[in-house]
Parts: sequence; structure tokens; C-alpha cells
Amino acid sequence: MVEILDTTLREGEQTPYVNFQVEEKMEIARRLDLIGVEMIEAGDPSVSPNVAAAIEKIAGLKLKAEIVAHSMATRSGIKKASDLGADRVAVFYATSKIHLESKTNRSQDEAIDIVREHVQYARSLGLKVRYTPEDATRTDFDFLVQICNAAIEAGADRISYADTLGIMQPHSMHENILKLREKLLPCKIDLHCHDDLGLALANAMAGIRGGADCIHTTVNSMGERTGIPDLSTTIVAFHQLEGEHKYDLTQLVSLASYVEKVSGFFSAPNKPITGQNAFSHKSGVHTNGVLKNPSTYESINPELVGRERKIVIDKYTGKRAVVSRLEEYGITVSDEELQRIVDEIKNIGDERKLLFDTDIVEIAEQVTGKVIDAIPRDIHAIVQIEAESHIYTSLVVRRMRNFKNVSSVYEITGDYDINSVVKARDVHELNNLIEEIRTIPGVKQTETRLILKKYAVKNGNSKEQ
Ligand code: HCA
Ligand code: CU
Repeated sequence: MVEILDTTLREGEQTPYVNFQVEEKMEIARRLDLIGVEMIEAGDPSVSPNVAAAIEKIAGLKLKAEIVAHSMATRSGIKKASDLGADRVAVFYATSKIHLESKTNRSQDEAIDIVREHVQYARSLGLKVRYTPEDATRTDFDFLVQICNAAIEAGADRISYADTLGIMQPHSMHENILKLREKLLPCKIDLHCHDDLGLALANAMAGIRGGADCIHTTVNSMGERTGIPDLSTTIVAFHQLEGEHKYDLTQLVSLASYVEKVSGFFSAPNKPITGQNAFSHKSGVHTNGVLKNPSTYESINPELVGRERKIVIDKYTGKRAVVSRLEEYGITVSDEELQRIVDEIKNIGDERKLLFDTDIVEIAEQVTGKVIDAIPRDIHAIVQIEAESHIYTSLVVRRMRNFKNVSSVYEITGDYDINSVVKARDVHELNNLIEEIRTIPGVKQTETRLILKKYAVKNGNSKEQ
């Protein structure tokens, strides 16, 4: 049985340009708790008063998850962790030769003393203790065992095997954890795997097979450089491949998008589980298969995580996908009409990157010669915003740019200060987006105009939709 420590609030906030507000951190912690992660690493209190305040507030929420504060091996950091009400402190002290020689300037023996002393101190304050040998995977193995066992003897009950630079591969991780398990005094082993080579989750899973207990994750793989394993992908991978069913999968997507919104750090469309394309199918062969039986091209049922399958229609499209899309709008066509619609779509698809449902309905109208009364589901709209007079318009613009569904933003002259183009899957989603825009500080009023048709023009980047 795997355990998860989510460190979006600590490692995740080490993502370049990311800073959470205290309230946002509390909301993330609440949602993580609903999902069922065992531990939440809430921050390192020595970083800033704001980080310390968030740890205290989160500890005050009395969640089921254990609240962990991260700290260097300093008495002041550990004391803060205790004063703020954390259940556990994670004390980190680097152990690799290069870190000892070039960073801390300590001998191995001195490092052992420092770690022992600070673990004891934390225990004396009543805290549970994890010890992290930072850069563990580049540390001499015998020394690693020695310093970890000193920490365990001093009262640590967890060791975090930190692949700080993301240099491991699954087989070496598996071997190392087997060896470590054999040599370490009784303790739990956490795996903190960085993703520099894209192997973080694979390494962590191999480590669990080797006998480790816990994987560190962040929402959307945030963290230093390329981050660490993504919470959603980790949970779903264990659900699908290891029969681990204790976490609530239905909350993952909304947490990922909440974190995207408040961090301004957006995932690529091809990100597993929560990425825009994770359950989309495009080529004629794939869509034909999926429409006959989803299992042909889906190893994960999108409903498992509260998502929907999407069939993309463009020049790769086959007849079956088009029929199915037309049926969704209550449109029936003859075989011959269908062929002409598909041909038409293939022509347009060469020129344009994205076809809206509006286009498909329009093509069907042209081909059948009938007026079709259908409201397309993918909607584009122009939202105009008037900002409060005492506010810099650029502040509102910056917030607007953080919304995933906002395609462009302009500062303009005239009655309104900002003009933006937004997209939504349906009226409901558009409504929610406008509501959110209205909550941006400094937004006085908005006016929304639905885009009925969009035309390609000869010049400019007309192909960009
Ligand atoms: C860092 C520290 C750390 C600590 C991991 C842990 C790492 O270098 O920022 O405490 O488990 O990657 O080594 O994030
Ligand atoms: Cu890290």
C-alpha cells in the first residue's frame, strides 16, 4: 500500500514565479485532504512570514492528513515548525560529497553530528521527524546508511530518499531501495524524485516495488526545474496498475485546474489525466475504434476521473466521427451527403488548425441545403471589461492572462479598458468564466458578446484560431 505526501505547498511553490496566497494554500490543503493524501508538506517556515502563517493556518484546519513543515537543520526553523503546530518536521541536510565540500563545507562526521543533534532537538519539542539526506542518490552508500541510521537512532521515523537532481532510473532505484531497506534501522522510506529526465514517477514506482512506503508529489508536477511526480498521474497510475483504490479520483481534475488558476502555471495539453488532450481522439482509425468500443484506444475510462471523451474533428476525421457529432446536434444525413461533408471538412482542415462545431453545422447546412437549428457547444465570446478608475489596467490584464480559456487580451481606448476573446465548451462554462472574471479585483463591469462566426482572412495569422 502506497502513501502519498503532497508537497505542492513547499516544493510546488519553489516553481519559478509561483507564489500562493495563504487562503489559496488553505484551499489546496483542504482539497488534498478530501482526495485522501496521507501527508501535506505545508512549507518551510524560515522562508517568509507568509509561508509560516500558511503552515499555522493549515495546521489549524485539523485535517486528517499529517501536516509537515520542511526545515533546514537549524534550531530556529525546527522551533518555528513546532510553534506553528505542525505534526512533523522534515529536516534536510545534504549528504553527497559535492554538497558537503562545495556547499556546506562540512566533513561527513560533522554532518552526522548536525543531523543527530537537530533530530533530537525536534523530538524534544514533541515533533515527529523525517530526515532527508538531500542529494541522497549521489551520496556514498555506506555513508548514507550511517547518517540515516544516526537520524533514526535520534528519533526520526522516516527517511526521504531524495533524488534531488533526477538522475535515477527505475532499475537502479529498485536496487538501491532493496539495499537500503536491508541496512536501515526500522523506519518508513519516502521517495522524492525529481523529473529532470522525465523518469520521476517511473523511479518512484520502482522504489515502492523495492520496499519504500511513500511518494512525494505536487499538483501539476510543480517544483524546482522540471518538478516531481504529478499528484493525479501518480494516484491514477497506482489505481490502474497496482490496485490502489483508497484515493478519491473524482477531485483530481478540479484541484489541478484550481492550482493552475492560482499559480498561473499551466500544464501542457498532453499531460496525463488532467491535460486537455488526455481523453481526446483524432485520427479516423482511432475515432472509429473508440466510437465502436472505447477500450480500443482508452486504457483509462475518462469517467473514472470525472472527464469526458472528446473526438476531434478535422482533416484526419473519418465518417464515423462526423456522423456521431452530427447526431449530437440531432442532424441526420444521407450517405452521399455525409461523404460530401467529410470531403469539405478535409479541405478546410488543411487550412485551419481548429474547426468549431459552428463550422461543422454550417457545412452540413450547405451540403444538405436545410436550415439547421442547433446551438454549437464550443463557444467563443468577446468580453469587454471596464476597470475601476483607481486601478492600473495592467493588473487586471495580468490576471486575465492567467485564465486558460482566455485566448487574447487587449488594452483598448473607449468605453471599455480591456477587450478579450474567450472560449468555453458551453454556455454554462462561459457563465462561470465571466463570473470569475468579475471577481478579479479592479473589474467594475463586463459586457459579453457571443461570436457567431469567425472568418479566415488572407493576411496575418488567420490560421490561428
Ligand atoms: C531541495 C530539497 C528537496 C528535499 C526533498 C525532501 C530535494 O533541494 O530543494 O525533503 O524530501 O529535492 O532534495 O526538495
Ligand atoms: Cu525537491
